[in-house]
Amino acid sequence: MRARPWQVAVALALAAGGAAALVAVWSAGSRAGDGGARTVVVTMRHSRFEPSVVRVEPGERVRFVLRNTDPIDHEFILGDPAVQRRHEQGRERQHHGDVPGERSVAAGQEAATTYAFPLTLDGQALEFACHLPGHYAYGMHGTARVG
Ligand SMILES: [Cu+2]
Repeated sequence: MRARPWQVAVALALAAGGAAALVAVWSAGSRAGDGGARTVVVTMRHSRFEPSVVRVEPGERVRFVLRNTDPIDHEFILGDPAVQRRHEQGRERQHHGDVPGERSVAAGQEAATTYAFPLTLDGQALEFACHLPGHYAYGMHGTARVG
């Protein structure tokens, strides 16, 4: 059966509303500790990030709490395409922990990193990804939308 145009419109509106509600929940993190940074929990499960889309404000400091529920190691690398390329090509394959927005998370462990999103990123997006071999290609990446 072919959907009539109004049925398609209703379905799209429902889908958009649902997505907006989810994003709203994700961005409603708590503000405690770490100099007022907002906490956003990102779970690493089955070699995927949950949520895969995070909304942040320009100029906002976000403390990413990274929960790895998998029996294998992962990493969280937040940055622009040049940063992602560098890590994917293996030139920075090491333990991450010192650079803001970059963190290795061992199997079954939790870690955190705080990142300040520059005002200049308003209206843009940064990617976060895991570059352990094969993980990015499998789909282990997400987006931080700024603004
Ligand atoms: Cu991974």
